Amino acid sequence: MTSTEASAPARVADPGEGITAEELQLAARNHGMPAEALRYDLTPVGLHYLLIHYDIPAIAPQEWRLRLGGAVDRPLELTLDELRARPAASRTVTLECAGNGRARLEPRPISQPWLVDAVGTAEWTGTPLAPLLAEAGLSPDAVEVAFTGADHGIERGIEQDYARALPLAAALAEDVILAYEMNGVPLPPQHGYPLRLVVPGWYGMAQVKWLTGIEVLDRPFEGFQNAVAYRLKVEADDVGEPVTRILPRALMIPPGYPDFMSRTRFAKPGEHLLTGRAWSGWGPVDRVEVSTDGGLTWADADLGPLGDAYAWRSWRHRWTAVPGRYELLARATDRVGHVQPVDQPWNRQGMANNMTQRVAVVVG
Ligand SMILES: Nc1nc2c(c(=O)[nH]1)N[C@H]1C(S)=C(S)[C@@H](COP(=O)(O)O)O[C@H]1N2
Ligand SMILES: [Mo]
Repeated sequence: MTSTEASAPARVADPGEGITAEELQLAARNHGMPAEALRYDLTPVGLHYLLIHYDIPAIAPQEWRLRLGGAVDRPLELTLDELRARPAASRTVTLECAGNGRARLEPRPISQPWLVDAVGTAEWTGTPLAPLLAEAGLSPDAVEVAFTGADHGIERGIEQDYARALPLAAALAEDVILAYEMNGVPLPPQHGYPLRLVVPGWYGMAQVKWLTGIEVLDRPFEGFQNAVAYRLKVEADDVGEPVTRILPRALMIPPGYPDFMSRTRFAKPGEHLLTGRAWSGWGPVDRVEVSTDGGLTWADADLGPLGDAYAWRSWRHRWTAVPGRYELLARATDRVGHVQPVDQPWNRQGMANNMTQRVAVVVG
């Protein structure tokens, strides 16, 4: 376990400061999903977004073990074959990085500079976590469960293995799985081979990859990724609320075709079918609205069928385009009543920012 004292605060860009070479270095390793891949129900593995804080660790499958211990009666140690022999479950889940949209914030928090593309949907197959915890025998004092990956690095001066804890109730939820397959094939190295945690509805940071350890805790976890990072802070010394479930977001497949450098879209006058996906970690998306006039007026889009509880939902909207310059927006509302904001919800790590996407289009 690593101490979180003395970590440097997250930096915020100076007014007018462009994207730095350090941010570019992260952006090239950790790619987003191209918006046109919103067309697939399941994101093809190579198009799914990727976020890796340190390096992809080298894992020898024969030597790899999952160790489950801490505040339990019977610590367990399992091989990959033993995990695969347990009851299996598959879930289609939309994952989104908590930092999605960060690079559009003003001022810009310096970190992985996502635009709006840190998302993907996969079918994850693995074994449910709750029965394993029950087999180990939870102590009545258990309050959280910490998950540790095999990857190691330094973050704001703190050396650590990537580790994240969940409140006990969240870890015991029926839909949480230890996944060894993605879209029907063994996890690829970049997505956590041989095993990752999948917590449907939660932002990406909870979905611990390259899992090696599960520790049941009788006190709140103090690791960096819970105590310092992934908190909604405005001032550097705020304690901040923890980041948990995904706030609703709608994204659009930009219509027409792009200019290579500016990515501005060009489209022919006439009928266009605007399509995209929307999701929320708080419950189903019940409404998607589209604006073709920069957010002045909104119209309801048609929604596709509901799939798995935390999988994105398709939407479509007919647009009759006459020559001119447009800004297209799409925003989602979930069943709990969260409405996607048009203005930025700013915080200093740029987390859980679900500001509405804007797509510039020139018609004619
Ligand atoms: N061990 C480990 N797990 C991790 C990470 C990591 O760096 N190390 N990144 C997290 C973050 S911040 C995100 S957004 C998701 C990304 O999952 P993906 O790369 O499979 O899309 O993995 C999470 N799990
Ligand atoms: Mo993330």
